[in-house]
Amino acid sequence: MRSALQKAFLYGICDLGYVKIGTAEAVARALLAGGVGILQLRAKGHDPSELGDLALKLRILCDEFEKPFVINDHLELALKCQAHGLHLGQDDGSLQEARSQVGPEMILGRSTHSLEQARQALLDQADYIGFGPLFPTPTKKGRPGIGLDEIRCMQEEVGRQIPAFCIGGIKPENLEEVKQAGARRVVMVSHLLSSPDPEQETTKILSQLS
Ligand code: TZP
Ligand code: MG
Repeated sequence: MRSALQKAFLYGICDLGYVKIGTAEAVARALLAGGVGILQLRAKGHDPSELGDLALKLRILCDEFEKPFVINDHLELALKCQAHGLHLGQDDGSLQEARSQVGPEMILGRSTHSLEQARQALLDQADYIGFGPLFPTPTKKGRPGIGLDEIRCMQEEVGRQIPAFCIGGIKPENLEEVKQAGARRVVMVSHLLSSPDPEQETTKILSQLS
């Protein structure tokens, strides 16, 4: 799935803050059918023991679409469902430690909130990074937006070597501005998940990215 990661420009997240467990598989299918290049299961406040069945279903779905499936936060769950990737935040431990537990194949992603953290993630051998939140967003409450100023440098220093996905408050209304600031790859969570037709909306956003 590493080669599929390189081709991913729109990152979809099945976030249980927006989607109920019972509809998550259908929503994930819509995001994949619409063209997301990678899919994450994000389930803040849920115990991993509740997530096993869904995680397995989503991994099988991603296999069908030949797109990487990434688990946010939960290393054991990622191993158990044979996810293609694990996404870790700044407070989720070292990438080196995670690598020693998940083996060489699993994609490891890191959230970064500054140019400095993005540089460090590259040094720590992250396979990709998230960079943001660019704008304040209800999906990640209490975090200030980091703005657009560091995107170009981050893209040139880090984004040339590993995929770098800008994230946080990105919507159709600001996508052009985000691209003009140097972003090449983006994550959209609430916009796609709140859309009445996530598949069609994903396809539309993807066409605006290239
Ligand atoms: N990490 C940084 S911002 C963010 C995460 C998970 C949330 C992005 O969600 P949205 O709804 O696209 O602003
Ligand atoms: Mg985390």
